[in-house]
Amino acid sequence: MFLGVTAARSFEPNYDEAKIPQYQLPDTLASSDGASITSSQQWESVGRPATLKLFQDHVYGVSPDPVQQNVTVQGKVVSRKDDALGGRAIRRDIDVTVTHNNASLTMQMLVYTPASSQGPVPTFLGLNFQGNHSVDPDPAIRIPDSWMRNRNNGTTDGNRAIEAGRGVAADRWPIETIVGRGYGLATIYYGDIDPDQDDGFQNGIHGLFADWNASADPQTRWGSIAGWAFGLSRALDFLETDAQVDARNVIVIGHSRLGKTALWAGATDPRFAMVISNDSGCGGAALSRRAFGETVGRINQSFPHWFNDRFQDYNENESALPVDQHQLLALIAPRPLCVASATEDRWADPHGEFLSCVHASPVYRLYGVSGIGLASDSVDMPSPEQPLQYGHISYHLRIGKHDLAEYDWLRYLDFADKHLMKR
Ligand code: GTR
Repeated sequence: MFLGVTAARSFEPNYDEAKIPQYQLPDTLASSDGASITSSQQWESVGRPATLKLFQDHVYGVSPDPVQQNVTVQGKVVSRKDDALGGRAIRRDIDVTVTHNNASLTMQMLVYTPASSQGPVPTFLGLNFQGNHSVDPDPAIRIPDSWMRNRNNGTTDGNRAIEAGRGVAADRWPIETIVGRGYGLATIYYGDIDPDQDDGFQNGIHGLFADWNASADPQTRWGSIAGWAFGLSRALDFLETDAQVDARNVIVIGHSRLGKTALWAGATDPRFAMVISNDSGCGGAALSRRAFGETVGRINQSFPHWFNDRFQDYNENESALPVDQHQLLALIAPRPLCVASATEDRWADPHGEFLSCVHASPVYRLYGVSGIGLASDSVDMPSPEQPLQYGHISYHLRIGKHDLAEYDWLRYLDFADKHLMKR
């Protein structure tokens, strides 16, 4: 989805493989002294923390530490319906309140669990773009009152969601299918965590940490993606206390900018048992150095608030980045990871997303599991709708446009069945 941001200067994306610049990816398994990392222990003690720090310092920014900052999280069930979706699900609308220094922020979380479940269930946790009321037309679901980007489809008015948005995103959230397969679904409107605009750290989750922001290095302060990911982790703090959710099996999922967010949440918070990036593209699963479709320069021009300020140093200068996005995927190892692209979504560089999976795979092998391939990591890009689901990294290329479709969900459910339900 392109949400109507007009670039100040013209930009011609490259869609020609032959015109991709020569590039060399940083070696995921090289430690800073040049020695090669050869075990999962070494990766966890040396490689992983160093890689994470590079992403904080050069791409997403440094988020406050919730323990050092005495952050507390509390949930309050505001409404509950035991026969939602024609009796198939229990639906709860929950206020999840994050508090820091007597200031607080409340995210409204909608949670569906299968009506037939006998105990805690593995649960998908994903942010939504248009409000919780957009995922299902039930008039009892609250409409968010936080800031929303205006849309030209009649679902917003004055940067607020309105009634007309009920159910408009239901296609992206096949709740009956999800609960029918034995999983829960928890979702939050992403603007409840942080408004998707360049607001100079005034509002949302950034505004809650004014002192901390003021003392942070302006070059490496957290951007919005880091803010949304922080909110996902706080949502997980609450889910850990919830009897209906199996918090050891929470799957973080996101589409597009929220796919970038799901990856960063999974990279920074190892409690997420599985991670799903749907069409996340530049700043998500796609390799930056390919500069295919959306580039670092272009994304920083359109959405400067998503990343830290230092990321701007790499506009039209991707080869100077000390990391590339395959290393973001590697931070999720050995947990199951799904990366998906769509054939018409060239802006997000499907091939670059696939190659990221290939180059993240050596870190999975350190743990004795395979990544994208089975016997080896040198796998060819699969044909459309021929998913690769052999190892702990799943990749598929859906036929169609930039979207989160039922086809994608079915692949994710299959992969979760394989890796989580059997635990
Ligand atoms: C586009 C942006 C992409 C992607 C998308 C979305 O405008 O260029 O990186 O994040 O928005 O989130 O819908």
